[in-house]
Amino acid sequence: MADCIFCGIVEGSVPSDKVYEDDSVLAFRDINPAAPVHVLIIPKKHVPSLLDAEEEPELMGKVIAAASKVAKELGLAENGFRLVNNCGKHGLQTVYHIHFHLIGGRQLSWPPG
Ligand code: D5M
Repeated sequence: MADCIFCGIVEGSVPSDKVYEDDSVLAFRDINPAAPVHVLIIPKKHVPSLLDAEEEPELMGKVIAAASKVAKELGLAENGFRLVNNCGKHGLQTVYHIHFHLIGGRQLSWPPG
């Protein structure tokens, strides 16, 4: 099994509730949902955090494009949603395989804590 839990999901050794997949990107439901829709969108390639995204502009474009597609497919286009990346200690990143939280299906508040 991979050291990285999200690499394990990509490989299939860790179960997940997938909502979207293509050659480069995977999206699956967060195990601890913060809203009626809470999906994590990741590149299949192990990129640790947003600090490493500068090296992967094409791949990151595919991740954001997938987020747009999944948001529409899951019915979030009409009322809106949030796409969040937590980076590093102050950002409360817990899994060091870059991921974007697609959160919606209820009224969200701002600012975050
Ligand atoms: O958020 C990491 C997120 O990853 C957090 O919301 C829980 C989620 N998570 C962790 N393990 C799993 C599995 N196995 N399936 C689905 N979701 C998972 P962060 O932005 O790093 O704080």
